[in-house]
Amino acid sequence: MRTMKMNTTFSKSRLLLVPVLVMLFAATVYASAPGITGTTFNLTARDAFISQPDGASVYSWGYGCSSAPSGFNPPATLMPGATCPTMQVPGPTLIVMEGQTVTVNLTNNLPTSAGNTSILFPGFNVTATGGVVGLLTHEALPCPTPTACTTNTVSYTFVASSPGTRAYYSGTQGDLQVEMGLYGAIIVVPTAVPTGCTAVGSIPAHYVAPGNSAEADYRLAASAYDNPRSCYDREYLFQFSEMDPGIHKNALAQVTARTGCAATSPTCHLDVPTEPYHPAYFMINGRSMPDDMDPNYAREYPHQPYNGNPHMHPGEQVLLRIIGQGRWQHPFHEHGNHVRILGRDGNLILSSTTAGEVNLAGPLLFTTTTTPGLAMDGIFYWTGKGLNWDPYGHNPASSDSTAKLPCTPDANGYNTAATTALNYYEWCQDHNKPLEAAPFGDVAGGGPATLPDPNILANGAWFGGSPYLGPNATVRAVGPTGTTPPSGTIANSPTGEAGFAFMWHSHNEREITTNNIFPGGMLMMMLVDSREFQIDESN
Ligand SMILES: [Cu+2]
Repeated sequence: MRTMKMNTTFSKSRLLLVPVLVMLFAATVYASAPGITGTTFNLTARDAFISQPDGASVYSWGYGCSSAPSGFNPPATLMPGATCPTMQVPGPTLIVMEGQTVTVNLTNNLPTSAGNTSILFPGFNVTATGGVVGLLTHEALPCPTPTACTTNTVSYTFVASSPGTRAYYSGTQGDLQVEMGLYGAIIVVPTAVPTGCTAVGSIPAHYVAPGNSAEADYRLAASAYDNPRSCYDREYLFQFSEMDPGIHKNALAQVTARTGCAATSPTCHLDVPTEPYHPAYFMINGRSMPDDMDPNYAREYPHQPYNGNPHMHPGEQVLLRIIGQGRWQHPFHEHGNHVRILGRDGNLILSSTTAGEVNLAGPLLFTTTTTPGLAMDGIFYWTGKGLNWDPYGHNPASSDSTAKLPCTPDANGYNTAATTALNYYEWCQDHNKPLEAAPFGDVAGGGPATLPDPNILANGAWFGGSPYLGPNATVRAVGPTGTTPPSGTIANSPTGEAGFAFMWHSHNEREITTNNIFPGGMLMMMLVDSREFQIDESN
């Protein structure tokens, strides 16, 4: 694991919280959208305990693999430790190809007293066989007794008719079973590579920058939809849910009291009220902050394999796959930019054709407010446009050639001609625009801000010591260090990561707590890494 260092920029809403948060995680791990692949998925529903950062071990139900999946994507060669346990929250992310016929065999291994269970695949035309007919779909019976388990499987078959991200979840007693953790995601990837998108495995040219070897490709597909305007460079899946631990405690007490009961016994069932509802845990991919920033498949979370820890380079098109699970809405805010929604529930949102061209028509969202059961695909990117200073700390008077990189605006105003340039996608209008009035190091002066001398002020161990992006600018900005390193670079070398950190979190403030303690809950840190830094989405 690498250590990392973060510069802070002057976004006012971040200044409040970032200094607290960056202390909490010193190692860098990444994300992507990991899941299992195949045409037939053998899933099971089971109980287990999931962990929360306050030390709680919460009795939960979840889907998992009853046999090894055909494969993982990203493959285990790219993401070592990839696994599909017999119970996980959220359930395994099912990654399938557009047009493929998908079969999901669900075996009910919940406690007998929990009764039937099932899976809904909203948006698909599902044929269900086996089990018994329930209110919404066929349901798998529980084991008649703990030792006689032969009739507890149901099968769902459907064609993955169109690309996109969708939710799946229990269609049986949803108020209790979804609360307990029976939900997951299905990602349908396009079969064809739209014109202009880069096929998976063919590294986009801008993955390579000076001092940075080519990055591995962790994308599931070249595009989110069958449309060249949905190409992307990187992707993350975030599932939002909440838990009321009182419900889980009650379920555990009743399950325990009925241990070994026979399904035919009139007392072998649960009666767990799900109202009033007082959730205390607010989770992204089944984990609360800071656990969501630990690696995918981390051993300390055997039933919560997926993390939430986005990284990106300036200008990269980052696909966010966002699903509301649970029962509450969560106003998730991606600091740093808005999110352009491509589609919802696998439906690409297009305007009518104009002169033969089909235009994206999804909204530009400040908060991607999740709605239970709803999935959104959207594009996020960050370039530094609007900062009104040169985040690369360019200095035309410097003797360092890296401080004098050119910025040639394309039609949109960005420096995109040289894909391997360190300042690829710089917003040229701010090029050479100084930030500091009288800087201490080798960055341009004459700007509006007077910052403390990074060699004197104690900024905190994880502060990079400069407001500039990347090691080159940071080293230049902190000036000569002699034998005493600038404060803030004591724990981390100024030649390290030096990214910009943006908090991504629920804008319902109670939801960024864990059991009412801040910080926690639905919160993660998105890092914009300089292109000098190689992003490795493996653990
Ligand atoms: Cu915010």
